[in-house]
Amino acid sequence: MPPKTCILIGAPVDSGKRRRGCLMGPDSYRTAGLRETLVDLGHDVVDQGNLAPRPFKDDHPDHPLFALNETIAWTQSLADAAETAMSEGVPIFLGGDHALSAGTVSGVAAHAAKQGSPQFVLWLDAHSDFHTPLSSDSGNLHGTPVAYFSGADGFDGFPEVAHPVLQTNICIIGLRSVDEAERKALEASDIHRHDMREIDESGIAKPLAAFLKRVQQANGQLHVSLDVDFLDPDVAPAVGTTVPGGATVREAHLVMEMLHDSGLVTSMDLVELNPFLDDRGRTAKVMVDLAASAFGRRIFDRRTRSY
Ligand code: 4U7
Ligand code: MN
Ligand code: MN
Ligand code: MN
Repeated sequence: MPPKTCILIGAPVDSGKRRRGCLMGPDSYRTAGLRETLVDLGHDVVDQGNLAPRPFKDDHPDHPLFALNETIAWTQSLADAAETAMSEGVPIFLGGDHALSAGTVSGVAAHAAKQGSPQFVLWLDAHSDFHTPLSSDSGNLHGTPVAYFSGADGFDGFPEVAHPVLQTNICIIGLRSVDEAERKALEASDIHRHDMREIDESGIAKPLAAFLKRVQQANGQLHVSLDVDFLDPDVAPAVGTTVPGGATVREAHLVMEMLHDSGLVTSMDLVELNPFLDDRGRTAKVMVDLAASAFGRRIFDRRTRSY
């Protein structure tokens, strides 16, 4: 597969929940050697440094949503940066909490729409992040990006989503913590969703291969959003929302290797890493290794899979 131009964009978003620390994520990935790893795999790498949110005002003191204005301001700057970066290479967004994907996915989807190709999203997460600001009990906006970029109502004050991602073009793998309101909304939706039970019963390759086949047949752009809590907390402790029973390192690498072999990935988020909670950089290193697999690290060559 030809080398790519990887564009690293630091997104130190920490406004999507109350527990602080994700703002240190981008530098933790840099310290763990993400750039050097991608260069060693033969890619051109441009590190654009860290982005900042648009200027924003203080929130109303008794607003139920945490740091609403700051998250809106991040969504605006990230959507612009994402759309621009798509014409320069493969953007890799270094989070930052998952609220950042409201901006990154809406931005890459705007690019896809202008190219006339459909946008697909692979969401690797213990959670579905399908709350709206109206259904969220926690008031934490990192639990809402999937609803936002798929065009749900209730996001007053956020930029309008001009090119929502079709529900049927979204696939969530890794689910094991879904709130009641999200479950109902998911069941009424066309989002493809695969919980840990299904992965235990039939393996992780099966739903992923089916999804990649659809992306390829539609000639789509594919955005991958990798939440640290997709992984089991035993191997990836540096995340505020640990849920036991997550993906193993082996399952996660298989996903990344299949993504690489597909040749379909056009953008990626690495999110929710909280270096304040890490154990000697262990989680940052696992995430860098996973990115390496997604960008071509392998043990033996396989013939590129065609679906
Ligand atoms: B993450 C939660 F209540 N659903 O809404 C919520 F369980 O980006 C968690 O996937 C959201 O880590 C987790 O606060 C957001 C909770
Ligand atoms: Mn998430
Ligand atoms: Mn999560
Ligand atoms: Mn499916």
